[in-house]
Amino acid sequence: MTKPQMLMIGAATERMLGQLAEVFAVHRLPEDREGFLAQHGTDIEYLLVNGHGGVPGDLMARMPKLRIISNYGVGYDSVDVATAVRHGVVVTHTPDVLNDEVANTAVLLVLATARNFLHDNAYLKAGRWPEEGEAPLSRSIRGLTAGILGLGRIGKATAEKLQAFGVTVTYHGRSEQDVPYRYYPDLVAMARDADILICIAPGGPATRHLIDRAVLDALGPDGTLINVGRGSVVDEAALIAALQEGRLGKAGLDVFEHEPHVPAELMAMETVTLLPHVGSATVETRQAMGDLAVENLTAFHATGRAVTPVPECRGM
Ligand code: A2R
Repeated sequence: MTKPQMLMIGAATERMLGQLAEVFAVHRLPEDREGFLAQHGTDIEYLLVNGHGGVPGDLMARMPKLRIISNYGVGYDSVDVATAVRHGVVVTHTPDVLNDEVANTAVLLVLATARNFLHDNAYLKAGRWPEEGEAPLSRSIRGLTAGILGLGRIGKATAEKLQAFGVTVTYHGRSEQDVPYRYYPDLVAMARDADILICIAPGGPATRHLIDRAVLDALGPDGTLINVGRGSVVDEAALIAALQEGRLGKAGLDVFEHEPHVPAELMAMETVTLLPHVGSATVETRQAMGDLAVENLTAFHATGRAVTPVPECRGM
């Protein structure tokens, strides 16, 4: 029997490729996109997309037999879900299996920015310790208040961990939840009362630039912005200006507006800790995410039901 045709956009691990090859005839989208789509577009039923890549609606239109898009990541803002739903295409993602890792990344960024560890690491390695003596004092996080924008699966895991460090947690989202943390219906008000603002909200038009100049000014010169959600949620130009003008204290960022491009202004600032979108990037967590991304495709092939469809596709 011929295997069903599957297209892969973006990278996958060897383990994923091995699992997929047992069930599907796997194609990678080549440089010559047009040539590939002209030859194979009408045969593709299954699509795997790396969370960093995307599936615009016009690409879906070139694959009329497409049945499912498995997104290798929890954030699926780069997939045109509305068009997928209109075409009867199920979109899936990889929730929960990365909560712990991304929460660890958020806490590590909180600690790294407060304690100046990357600065101090560079200070030691540059041979400055014997020459210049002790590194400057840093700040403790005990007793601080963190405002979480997006108290979802990852946000809740982050909140639990922060409490172990003596940090008080508050949160903002579109609705109040049954949790032991103070809810702020207004983001600016939360930022005003917080020492650290942690963004773990999804990307997309609804959250674009939610963290703007007004929010950053409310956070203030002693405040710290941490972003492990999506770069698009923060107005990056406003962030750079706030840091440069001393209206905001520090930032710890794992995500950016135009990845993999990071503004030189951010790279130049000692008060900013930067990571290349590695929130979930451990061998263990990527394996769990990869297994789930593959399982969504194989389960759908076997039973017609995906394991973890995105909320918009539940019941499809
Ligand atoms: O608004 P709510 O109460 O539904 O809370 C959700 C919040 N959120 C928003 N908050 C304010 N304004 C919005 N327009 C808005 N849209 C969503 O973000 C919820 O508490 C949180 C998202 O939580 P989950 O859906 O459980 O996502 P998870 O697994 O925690 O991942 C969050 C994001 C991913 O979308 C990737 O962008 C990144 O972290 O890895």
